[in-house]
Amino acid sequence: MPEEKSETTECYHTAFSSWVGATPPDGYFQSSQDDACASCYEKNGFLVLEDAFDANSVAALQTEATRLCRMEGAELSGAGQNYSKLSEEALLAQFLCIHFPHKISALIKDQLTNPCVVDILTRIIGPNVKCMQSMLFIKAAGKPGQAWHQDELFIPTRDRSLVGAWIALDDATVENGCLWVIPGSHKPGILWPNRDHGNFEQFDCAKESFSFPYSETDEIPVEVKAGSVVFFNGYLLHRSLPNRAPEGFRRSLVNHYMSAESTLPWLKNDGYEGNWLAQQDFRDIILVAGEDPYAWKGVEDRSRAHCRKSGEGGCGDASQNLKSTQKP
Ligand SMILES: O=C(O)CCC(=O)C(=O)O
Repeated sequence: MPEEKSETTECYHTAFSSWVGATPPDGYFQSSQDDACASCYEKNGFLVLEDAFDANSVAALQTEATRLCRMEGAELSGAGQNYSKLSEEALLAQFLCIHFPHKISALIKDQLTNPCVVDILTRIIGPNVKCMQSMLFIKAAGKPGQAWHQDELFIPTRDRSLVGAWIALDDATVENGCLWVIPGSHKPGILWPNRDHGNFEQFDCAKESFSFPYSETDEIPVEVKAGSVVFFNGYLLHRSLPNRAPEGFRRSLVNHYMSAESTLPWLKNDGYEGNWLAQQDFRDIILVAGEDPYAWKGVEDRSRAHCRKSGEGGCGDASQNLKSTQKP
Protein backbone atom coordinates (compact mmCIF):
# COMPACT_ATOMS: atom_id res chain seq x y z
CA MET A 1 0.00 0.00 0.00
CA PRO A 2 1.44 3.37 -0.93
CA GLU A 3 2.77 5.47 1.95
CA GLU A 4 3.06 8.88 0.35
CA LYS A 5 0.69 11.71 1.24
CA SER A 6 -1.62 13.17 -1.33
CA GLU A 7 -0.69 16.03 -3.58
CA THR A 8 -2.29 19.14 -2.17
CA THR A 9 -4.21 19.50 -5.41
CA GLU A 10 -5.90 16.18 -4.80
CA CYS A 11 -8.72 15.66 -2.35
CA TYR A 12 -7.68 12.39 -0.83
CA HIS A 13 -4.77 10.36 0.40
CA THR A 14 -4.23 6.69 0.99
CA ALA A 15 -4.82 6.12 4.69
CA PHE A 16 -8.41 5.04 4.12
CA SER A 17 -7.42 2.12 1.91
CA SER A 18 -4.76 1.07 4.39
CA TRP A 19 -7.34 -0.26 6.78
CA VAL A 20 -10.54 -1.01 4.92
CA GLY A 21 -9.02 -2.13 1.65
CA ALA A 22 -11.32 0.04 -0.43
CA THR A 23 -10.72 2.80 -2.91
CA PRO A 24 -10.35 6.01 -0.90
CA PRO A 25 -13.14 8.46 -1.48
CA ASP A 26 -12.37 12.14 -1.68
CA GLY A 27 -11.66 14.00 1.47
CA TYR A 28 -9.34 12.14 3.87
CA PHE A 29 -6.51 14.20 5.41
CA GLN A 30 -3.81 13.60 7.99
CA SER A 31 -2.96 17.20 8.75
CA SER A 32 -5.26 20.06 9.58
CA GLN A 33 -2.73 22.28 7.84
CA ASP A 34 -3.11 20.63 4.47
CA ASP A 35 -4.11 23.49 2.20
CA ALA A 36 -6.33 21.19 0.17
CA CYS A 37 -8.77 20.78 3.10
CA ALA A 38 -10.78 23.89 2.34
CA SER A 39 -11.18 23.32 -1.41
CA CYS A 40 -12.04 19.70 -0.80
CA TYR A 41 -14.69 20.66 1.74
CA GLU A 42 -16.10 23.23 -0.64
CA LYS A 43 -16.32 20.66 -3.41
CA ASN A 44 -17.65 17.69 -1.49
CA GLY A 45 -19.29 19.21 1.57
CA PHE A 46 -17.23 17.08 3.93
CA LEU A 47 -13.71 16.06 4.82
CA VAL A 48 -12.07 13.66 7.26
CA LEU A 49 -9.17 14.55 9.52
CA GLU A 50 -7.53 11.34 10.63
CA ASP A 51 -5.78 10.87 13.99
CA ALA A 52 -7.02 14.17 15.37
CA PHE A 53 -7.52 12.53 18.77
CA ASP A 54 -4.94 10.11 20.12
CA ALA A 55 -5.78 6.75 21.72
CA ASN A 56 -5.62 8.13 25.27
CA SER A 57 -8.04 10.94 24.46
CA VAL A 58 -10.43 8.52 22.79
CA ALA A 59 -10.25 6.16 25.79
CA ALA A 60 -10.92 9.05 28.19
CA LEU A 61 -13.97 10.07 26.16
CA GLN A 62 -15.26 6.50 26.11
CA THR A 63 -14.96 6.37 29.90
CA GLU A 64 -16.70 9.73 30.15
CA ALA A 65 -19.53 8.45 27.96
CA THR A 66 -20.11 5.62 30.42
CA ARG A 67 -20.03 8.05 33.35
CA LEU A 68 -22.69 10.23 31.71
CA CYS A 69 -24.87 7.22 31.00
CA ARG A 70 -24.82 6.39 34.72
CA MET A 71 -26.44 9.77 35.46
CA GLU A 72 -30.09 9.84 36.25
CA GLY A 73 -32.81 12.43 36.72
CA ALA A 74 -32.20 16.16 36.88
CA GLU A 75 -28.82 16.31 35.17
CA LEU A 76 -29.74 14.11 32.22
CA SER A 77 -33.40 14.26 31.32
CA GLY A 78 -34.93 11.30 29.56
CA ALA A 79 -32.53 8.84 31.20
CA GLY A 80 -34.08 5.87 32.97
CA GLN A 81 -33.73 4.92 36.62
CA ASN A 82 -31.85 2.20 38.49
CA TYR A 83 -28.86 2.03 36.21
CA SER A 84 -26.44 1.54 39.06
CA LYS A 85 -26.70 -2.25 39.01
CA LEU A 86 -26.29 -2.64 35.25
CA SER A 87 -23.05 -3.86 33.71
CA GLU A 88 -21.32 -1.29 31.50
CA GLU A 89 -22.49 -3.10 28.38
CA ALA A 90 -26.10 -3.27 29.53
CA LEU A 91 -25.97 0.35 30.63
CA LEU A 92 -24.66 1.69 27.33
CA ALA A 93 -27.24 -0.35 25.45
CA GLN A 94 -29.94 1.84 27.06
CA PHE A 95 -28.74 4.90 25.14
CA LEU A 96 -28.76 5.96 21.53
CA CYS A 97 -27.60 9.55 21.90
CA ILE A 98 -27.19 12.22 24.57
CA HIS A 99 -27.79 15.78 23.38
CA PHE A 100 -25.74 18.65 24.83
CA PRO A 101 -23.30 16.45 26.79
CA HIS A 102 -20.98 19.44 27.11
CA LYS A 103 -23.49 20.84 29.59
CA ILE A 104 -22.77 18.07 32.07
CA SER A 105 -19.18 17.16 31.24
CA ALA A 106 -16.13 19.39 31.61
CA LEU A 107 -14.11 16.89 29.57
CA ILE A 108 -16.50 17.07 26.64
CA LYS A 109 -16.68 20.84 26.90
CA ASP A 110 -12.89 20.92 26.63
CA GLN A 111 -13.03 19.01 23.33
CA LEU A 112 -14.99 21.83 21.70
CA THR A 113 -11.73 23.76 21.40
CA ASN A 114 -9.46 20.91 20.25
CA PRO A 115 -6.72 22.73 18.26
CA CYS A 116 -6.85 20.41 15.23
CA VAL A 117 -10.61 20.75 15.04
CA VAL A 118 -10.47 24.52 15.41
CA ASP A 119 -7.71 24.74 12.80
CA ILE A 120 -9.95 23.03 10.25
CA LEU A 121 -12.98 25.09 11.29
CA THR A 122 -11.18 28.37 10.70
CA ARG A 123 -10.19 27.12 7.24
CA ILE A 124 -13.68 26.11 6.21
CA ILE A 125 -15.82 28.64 8.12
CA GLY A 126 -13.66 31.70 8.70
CA PRO A 127 -11.66 33.29 11.51
CA ASN A 128 -14.57 33.75 13.93
CA VAL A 129 -16.25 30.52 14.99
CA LYS A 130 -18.74 29.61 17.72
CA CYS A 131 -20.18 26.32 18.94
CA MET A 132 -23.79 25.93 19.97
CA GLN A 133 -24.52 22.21 20.17
CA SER A 134 -23.06 18.78 20.93
CA MET A 135 -24.28 15.18 20.77
CA LEU A 136 -22.80 11.98 22.14
CA PHE A 137 -23.85 8.90 20.17
CA ILE A 138 -23.52 5.53 21.90
CA LYS A 139 -25.34 3.43 19.30
CA ALA A 140 -24.96 -0.08 20.65
CA ALA A 141 -25.26 -3.11 18.36
CA GLY A 142 -28.86 -3.29 17.18
CA LYS A 143 -29.60 0.43 17.59
CA PRO A 144 -31.10 2.36 14.66
CA GLY A 145 -29.47 4.94 12.43
CA GLN A 146 -30.74 8.38 11.49
CA ALA A 147 -32.57 8.92 8.20
CA TRP A 148 -31.49 11.35 5.46
CA HIS A 149 -31.32 14.91 6.73
CA GLN A 150 -29.56 18.25 6.54
CA ASP A 151 -28.45 19.73 9.83
CA GLU A 152 -29.28 23.30 8.78
CA LEU A 153 -32.93 22.31 8.84
CA PHE A 154 -32.56 21.88 12.58
CA ILE A 155 -29.89 24.48 13.37
CA PRO A 156 -30.55 27.36 10.95
CA THR A 157 -27.61 29.69 10.53
CA ARG A 158 -28.18 32.77 8.38
CA ASP A 159 -25.05 32.38 6.28
CA ARG A 160 -25.06 28.61 5.67
CA SER A 161 -21.99 28.24 7.82
CA LEU A 162 -23.09 25.27 9.94
CA VAL A 163 -20.45 22.54 10.27
CA GLY A 164 -20.71 19.27 12.19
CA ALA A 165 -17.47 17.87 13.61
CA TRP A 166 -18.16 14.16 14.11
CA ILE A 167 -15.45 12.64 16.30
CA ALA A 168 -15.23 8.84 16.07
CA LEU A 169 -14.79 7.19 19.47
CA ASP A 170 -14.81 3.71 17.91
CA ASP A 171 -13.83 2.64 14.42
CA ALA A 172 -16.93 3.51 12.40
CA THR A 173 -17.71 1.03 9.65
CA VAL A 174 -20.55 0.18 7.30
CA GLU A 175 -21.36 -2.74 9.58
CA ASN A 176 -21.65 -0.75 12.80
CA GLY A 177 -23.48 2.23 11.29
CA CYS A 178 -21.00 4.85 10.06
CA LEU A 179 -22.12 8.07 8.41
CA TRP A 180 -23.18 8.02 4.76
CA VAL A 181 -23.06 11.21 2.73
CA ILE A 182 -23.99 12.43 -0.73
CA PRO A 183 -20.88 14.33 -1.83
CA GLY A 184 -21.70 17.73 -3.31
CA SER A 185 -25.30 17.70 -2.11
CA HIS A 186 -24.64 20.84 -0.05
CA LYS A 187 -23.94 22.87 -3.18
CA PRO A 188 -27.45 23.85 -4.35
CA GLY A 189 -28.05 25.47 -0.95
CA ILE A 190 -31.59 24.11 -0.83
CA LEU A 191 -33.26 22.74 2.28
CA TRP A 192 -35.36 19.80 1.13
CA PRO A 193 -38.72 19.02 2.71
CA ASN A 194 -38.91 16.52 5.52
CA ARG A 195 -41.49 14.07 6.88
CA ASP A 196 -41.95 11.14 9.23
CA HIS A 197 -40.18 8.18 7.67
CA GLY A 198 -42.24 5.36 9.22
CA ASN A 199 -39.23 3.05 9.05
CA PHE A 200 -38.40 2.43 12.69
CA GLU A 201 -36.68 -0.84 11.84
CA GLN A 202 -33.84 1.23 10.47
CA PHE A 203 -34.07 4.77 11.77
CA ASP A 204 -34.63 6.68 14.99
CA CYS A 205 -37.41 9.20 15.58
CA ALA A 206 -35.87 12.09 13.64
CA LYS A 207 -37.69 13.01 10.41
CA GLU A 208 -36.26 12.28 6.97
CA SER A 209 -35.51 14.64 4.10
CA PHE A 210 -37.12 13.66 0.80
CA SER A 211 -37.77 14.87 -2.72
CA PHE A 212 -34.11 15.64 -3.41
CA PRO A 213 -32.59 14.86 -6.82
CA TYR A 214 -30.14 12.16 -5.68
CA SER A 215 -30.44 8.43 -5.27
CA GLU A 216 -28.73 5.81 -3.14
CA THR A 217 -26.16 5.31 -5.89
CA ASP A 218 -24.87 8.80 -5.10
CA GLU A 219 -24.15 8.07 -1.45
CA ILE A 220 -20.85 6.91 -0.01
CA PRO A 221 -19.97 5.52 3.41
CA VAL A 222 -17.55 7.55 5.53
CA GLU A 223 -15.70 4.81 7.35
CA VAL A 224 -13.18 6.20 9.80
CA LYS A 225 -10.86 5.02 12.53
CA ALA A 226 -11.43 6.02 16.16
CA GLY A 227 -9.84 9.42 16.72
CA SER A 228 -10.73 10.71 13.24
CA VAL A 229 -13.07 13.65 12.76
CA VAL A 230 -15.60 13.98 9.95
CA PHE A 231 -16.38 17.62 9.19
CA PHE A 232 -19.58 18.07 7.24
CA ASN A 233 -21.58 20.99 5.90
CA GLY A 234 -25.01 21.78 7.34
CA TYR A 235 -26.59 21.46 3.87
CA LEU A 236 -24.97 18.10 3.13
CA LEU A 237 -27.47 15.25 2.87
CA HIS A 238 -26.31 12.52 5.21
CA ARG A 239 -27.66 9.61 7.18
CA SER A 240 -26.52 6.62 9.18
CA LEU A 241 -27.76 3.04 9.09
CA PRO A 242 -28.37 0.77 12.09
CA ASN A 243 -25.50 -0.78 14.00
CA ARG A 244 -25.61 -4.31 12.57
CA ALA A 245 -22.45 -5.53 14.28
CA PRO A 246 -23.00 -8.54 16.54
CA GLU A 247 -21.79 -6.61 19.59
CA GLY A 248 -20.11 -3.42 20.74
CA PHE A 249 -20.83 0.24 20.13
CA ARG A 250 -20.37 2.94 17.54
CA ARG A 251 -19.68 5.89 19.78
CA SER A 252 -19.10 9.38 18.42
CA LEU A 253 -19.09 12.91 19.74
CA VAL A 254 -20.61 15.41 17.31
CA ASN A 255 -20.14 19.13 17.88
CA HIS A 256 -21.76 21.82 15.76
CA TYR A 257 -20.13 25.11 14.84
CA MET A 258 -20.90 28.18 12.75
CA SER A 259 -19.53 31.60 11.96
CA ALA A 260 -19.71 34.06 14.82
CA GLU A 261 -20.89 36.71 12.32
CA SER A 262 -24.18 34.92 11.87
CA THR A 263 -26.96 35.18 14.42
CA LEU A 264 -28.82 31.95 15.15
CA PRO A 265 -32.66 32.05 15.06
CA TRP A 266 -32.88 28.55 16.44
CA LEU A 267 -35.56 28.52 19.08
CA LYS A 268 -39.26 28.39 19.27
CA ASN A 269 -40.79 31.68 20.26
CA ASP A 270 -40.40 31.15 23.98
CA GLY A 271 -38.24 33.84 25.48
CA TYR A 272 -38.11 35.69 22.17
CA GLU A 273 -41.61 37.09 21.85
CA GLY A 274 -41.75 40.48 20.24
CA ASN A 275 -38.58 39.90 18.24
CA TRP A 276 -38.59 39.58 14.49
CA LEU A 277 -37.11 36.30 13.32
CA ALA A 278 -34.08 38.19 12.05
CA GLN A 279 -33.47 39.53 15.53
CA GLN A 280 -33.69 36.20 17.29
CA ASP A 281 -30.34 34.90 18.32
CA PHE A 282 -29.61 31.77 20.32
CA ARG A 283 -26.82 32.86 22.61
CA ASP A 284 -26.05 29.63 24.43
CA ILE A 285 -22.76 29.56 22.59
CA ILE A 286 -19.05 29.07 23.14
CA LEU A 287 -16.65 31.08 21.02
CA VAL A 288 -13.88 28.72 19.84
CA ALA A 289 -11.91 31.00 17.50
CA GLY A 290 -11.46 34.70 16.80
CA GLU A 291 -13.88 37.34 17.96
CA ASP A 292 -17.60 37.47 18.57
CA PRO A 293 -19.12 40.56 16.95
CA TYR A 294 -22.17 40.06 19.17
CA ALA A 295 -20.28 39.72 22.42
CA TRP A 296 -22.19 42.74 23.70
CA LYS A 297 -25.29 40.52 23.87
CA GLY A 298 -23.67 38.27 26.44
CA VAL A 299 -24.27 34.52 26.58
CA GLU A 300 -27.12 32.44 27.93
CA ASP A 301 -27.48 29.03 29.54
CA ARG A 302 -30.55 27.62 27.79
CA SER A 303 -29.93 24.09 26.59
CA ARG A 304 -29.99 21.02 28.81
CA ALA A 305 -28.48 17.59 28.45
CA HIS A 306 -31.14 15.08 27.44
CA CYS A 307 -31.48 11.66 25.83
CA ARG A 308 -32.67 11.18 22.28
CA LYS A 309 -35.46 8.68 21.70
CA SER A 310 -34.36 5.76 19.59
CA GLY A 311 -37.87 4.74 18.56
CA GLU A 312 -37.96 1.46 20.45
CA GLY A 313 -40.25 2.99 23.05
CA GLY A 314 -42.27 5.00 20.52
CA CYS A 315 -41.63 8.45 19.14
CA GLY A 316 -43.57 10.99 21.17
CA ASP A 317 -42.62 14.60 21.72
CA ALA A 318 -38.83 14.85 21.81
CA SER A 319 -38.68 18.60 22.26
CA GLN A 320 -37.24 18.69 25.74
CA ASN A 321 -33.93 20.34 25.13
CA LEU A 322 -34.47 23.88 26.19
CA LYS A 323 -34.11 25.51 29.54
CA SER A 324 -36.39 28.49 29.60
CA THR A 325 -38.33 30.66 31.94
CA GLN A 326 -41.30 29.62 29.80
CA LYS A 327 -41.96 26.02 28.91
CA PRO A 328 -40.84 25.10 25.41
O1 LIG B 1 -23.95 9.50 13.96
C1 LIG B 1 -25.07 9.27 13.52
O2 LIG B 1 -25.54 8.13 13.54
C2 LIG B 1 -25.87 10.37 12.92
C3 LIG B 1 -25.23 11.70 13.12
C4 LIG B 1 -25.85 12.77 12.33
O3 LIG B 1 -26.57 12.55 11.41
C5 LIG B 1 -25.57 14.15 12.67
O4 LIG B 1 -24.75 14.41 13.56
O5 LIG B 1 -26.16 15.05 12.05
